[in-house]
Amino acid sequence: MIELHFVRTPNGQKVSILLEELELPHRVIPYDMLKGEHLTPEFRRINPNCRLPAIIDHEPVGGGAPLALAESGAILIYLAEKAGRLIPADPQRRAHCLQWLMWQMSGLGPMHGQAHHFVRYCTEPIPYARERYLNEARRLLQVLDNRLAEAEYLAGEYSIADIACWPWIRAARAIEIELSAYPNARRWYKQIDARPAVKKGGELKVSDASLAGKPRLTPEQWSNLFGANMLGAVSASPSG
Ligand SMILES: N[C@@H](CCC(=O)N[C@@H](CS)C(=O)NCC(=O)O)C(=O)O
Repeated sequence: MIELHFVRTPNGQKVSILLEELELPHRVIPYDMLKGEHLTPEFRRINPNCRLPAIIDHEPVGGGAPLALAESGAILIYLAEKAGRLIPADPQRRAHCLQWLMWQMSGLGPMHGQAHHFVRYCTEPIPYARERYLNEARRLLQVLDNRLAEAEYLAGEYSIADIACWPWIRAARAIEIELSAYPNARRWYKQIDARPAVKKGGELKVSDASLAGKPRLTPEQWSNLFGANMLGAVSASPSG
């Protein structure tokens, strides 16, 4: 049994989708980040970085005590290797799968994340930051589109690299980026969207409904959501 410590964001959905794809028995433990449920000492023991998602595998690969694991990219690799699926066996395809997974973890996710921050959460307009991250978000989507013009899936075959990117592309609408400008990414998006496991894992509605749209957060919610409360430090809210 795998416990999934979950929040309904692209990073959380990568893991809920993969668990459904792999048909691994799991239990979802939802967190409300607005209430700071991820900032407790109990959760810090699971993930010292106090961020979601995380898993605990009660029957870990190699045996022994339950394994706690954080960082969505590391979780995807661990689960795919455990099941022996959705990570290519061929060494060159595997290398490309990891390349695109790292691209998501270091580029697409963080840059789209910052674009979401400055478009949707920032309480005072900062045009420079908004444009800088929206430009980068669009540029990365173009990179994805170019790759998908030459290959059906990022690593040639459907893999954890696609699963890592897909929820971020779904979320792009919220930062006013339309997929119609990226026909290859759109074709790929729809193909993955039609998969039953993606529907099930990607539509899990268990937490943080209030993160949709352009949320208006109280100073305490803001502090909980953006990590400033971590380690109990009281910190500045957007209004100071
Ligand atoms: N690199 C991490 C990022 C995790 C992350 O930033 N998670 C967000 C939710 S998607 C979070 O926990 N935010 C709460 C906070 O910053 O305090 C991963 O891929 O797992």
